[in-house]
Amino acid sequence: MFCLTFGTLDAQISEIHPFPQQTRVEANSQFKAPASWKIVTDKKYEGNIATTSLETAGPYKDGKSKFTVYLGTKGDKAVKAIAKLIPDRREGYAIRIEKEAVYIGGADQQGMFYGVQSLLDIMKNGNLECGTVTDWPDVAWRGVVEGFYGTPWSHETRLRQFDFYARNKMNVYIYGPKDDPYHRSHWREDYPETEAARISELARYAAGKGVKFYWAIHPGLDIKWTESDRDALVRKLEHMYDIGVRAFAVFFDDIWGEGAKADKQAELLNYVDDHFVSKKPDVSPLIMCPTEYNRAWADDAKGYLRTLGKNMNKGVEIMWTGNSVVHCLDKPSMEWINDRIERKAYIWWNFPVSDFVRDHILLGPAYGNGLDIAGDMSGFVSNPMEHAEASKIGLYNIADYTWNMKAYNYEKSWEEAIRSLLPSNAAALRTFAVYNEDLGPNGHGFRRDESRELQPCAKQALNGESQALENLHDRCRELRTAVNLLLADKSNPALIRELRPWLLQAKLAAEYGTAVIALVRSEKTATEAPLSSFMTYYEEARSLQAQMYELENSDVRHPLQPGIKVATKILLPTLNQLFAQAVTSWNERTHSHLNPVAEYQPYHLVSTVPQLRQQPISSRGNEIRINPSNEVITWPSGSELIIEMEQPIKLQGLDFDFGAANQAENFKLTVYSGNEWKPIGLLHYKEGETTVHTGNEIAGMSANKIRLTNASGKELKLYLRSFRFSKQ
Ligand code: 14T
Repeated sequence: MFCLTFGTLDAQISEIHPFPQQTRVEANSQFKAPASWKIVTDKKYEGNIATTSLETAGPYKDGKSKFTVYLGTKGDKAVKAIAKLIPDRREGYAIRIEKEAVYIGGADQQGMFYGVQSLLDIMKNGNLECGTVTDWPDVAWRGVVEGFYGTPWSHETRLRQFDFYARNKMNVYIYGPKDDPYHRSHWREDYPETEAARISELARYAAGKGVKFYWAIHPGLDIKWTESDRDALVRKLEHMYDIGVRAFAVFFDDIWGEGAKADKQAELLNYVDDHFVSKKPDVSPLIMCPTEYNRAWADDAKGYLRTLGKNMNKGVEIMWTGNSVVHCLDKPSMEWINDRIERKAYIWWNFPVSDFVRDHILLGPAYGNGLDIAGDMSGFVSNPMEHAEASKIGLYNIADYTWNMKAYNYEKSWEEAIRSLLPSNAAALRTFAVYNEDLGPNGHGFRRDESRELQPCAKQALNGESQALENLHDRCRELRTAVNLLLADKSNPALIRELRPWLLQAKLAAEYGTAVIALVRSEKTATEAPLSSFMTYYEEARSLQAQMYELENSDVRHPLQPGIKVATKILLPTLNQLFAQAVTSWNERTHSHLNPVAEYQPYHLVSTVPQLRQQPISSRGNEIRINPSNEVITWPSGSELIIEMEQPIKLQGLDFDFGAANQAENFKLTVYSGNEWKPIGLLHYKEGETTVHTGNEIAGMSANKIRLTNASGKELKLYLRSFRFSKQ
């Protein structure tokens, strides 16, 4: 290879994403990418995804230019020169860059497409360099399952996601939003025309981006193991096939009872596999999500998983979330499941999904999965947040992880993810993201590190070290600046729209930090100057605490969201402790009685039902509600739920919906009023209704506790669709 040296330009081959398997760079060989080029390829690739991508994104294509791009798959004349470089691996490719030519050879057409994506990465800054790349994915299926509860992604959002998957070499998207009625509650019914047209477009668009569009059906809530329901299911899949879907999944997650039987599920999947999938030449392997989709729910004695493993056609993929619903994967856990299902598990990773902690937005890195398990899985898909743009940080990481697992470095990948998501304001996004990593306490016990860099300084500040206090002050100022830059960013409006509630909250947190640090300082060096005295900072900090609380309970947040939480792991707790320290010592010194408790939380939930203990309470206007849960809640006989108020409130009304009819008779409601528990009648407005109300007697009662007891004399398994009460 002959390359001239033009001095050092920006890094090139190292720009390839996901991190490639093998590269060889010729030192000092950078040169300016040509303005136009000639493409040499076989006629059979006309209009295929690789050529289209090259023609629409690369330099201008003409017939005259000396600079040539040779494009093909192994065995083609065009790429004969690099035949030996092309790996014998599905979706693999090789690139050789010379001064006046680029060769891109795929192991298959998908590989050819990925070769083009890598070339686009290399030319990102308008330059090229001589060298070679030999690359392939470690995991066969890499991508996303839209499987969360909550508002499904919009059509445009999905299209935009597919562009992103293509650029990051992800090849699968599984459509399964819990709240699409034609996926789950009304699975037997065909999509109306408009929705059907959208699904068609999604499937077609995804195919054009090298992304396999899987459509999932979720029949388990009410399926009967009859011929008629079996036919209804196949008929629905035929309908989906007719509108252009070529890959299918059947989900049995989050159900119980009749639908949850392994032998019946396997029988159904085999039927679909034998009479539908195998009969069509162009349909991808079936995927199923089992009912026992994680180890914590797997009852080995009953043998649900072994039955699936034994009975179900080996070509059907089985999904798995790990040792619990939200969990990282490692070698022993992969071996445990693969042994039972007699095939390699198809991983459904519940990160960065936030449907169980909607008050948080998860912008931290994807870490914790073993780097030695690529060979133990058939696929790895991430369940993301309903915030699609913001999810791209985690997804970028997962693209890296699944492509080249051994080389995965989550810190490096995370930095890159942020740069690629918001190049115009990457530093600001990074600063903000550092405070949005942990999930807070949650029913799944899944926690993340947050603001690790801040931990030593937080400790020192609490020990009264002034340098650390200074440092903390800088961090708060930085955070405020970052938020202001992001709020004004116009380069990715979809992202900023999603982040907005958390941006506003972060800004208050940053201002609160500044006020608290001023408070700490003025406690040490008393000044009587107006607006810089201890009392002024105390009032300011108090005001900001109240503003944060008000914002959490304002219309800025989604109705399903229990609040808006940022910086909950390190920064806010540190600031609250500093506040408490300063106020306490002020009180001692000046014999005052200022309130040192920083957190403003007027309602507390206490319960003997373990699953309810972590459930957040929020209020908006006059209404106070417990955050609904996706889980089935087990109420032991006699168990209770109590809500304690900081101050007595005058009640207006109360109702709850546990997703099942006739619950009024199972529960007893009592209200603590005037130092005694008073019973309140519960009723249904209509026969068969799931909502339980109180009568008028409750209106005007003053209460500082409300208690709901399972008085049925037996254990109850119910949803928590809603529980709310209002004050006058
Ligand atoms: F199918 C699964 F693999 C799965 O994870 N299902 C759901 C999923 O849709 C949801 O987004 C995710 C995170 O909340 O967890 C599963 O949902 C649950 C989890 C529970 F523990 C639903 C009910 C539960 F009790």
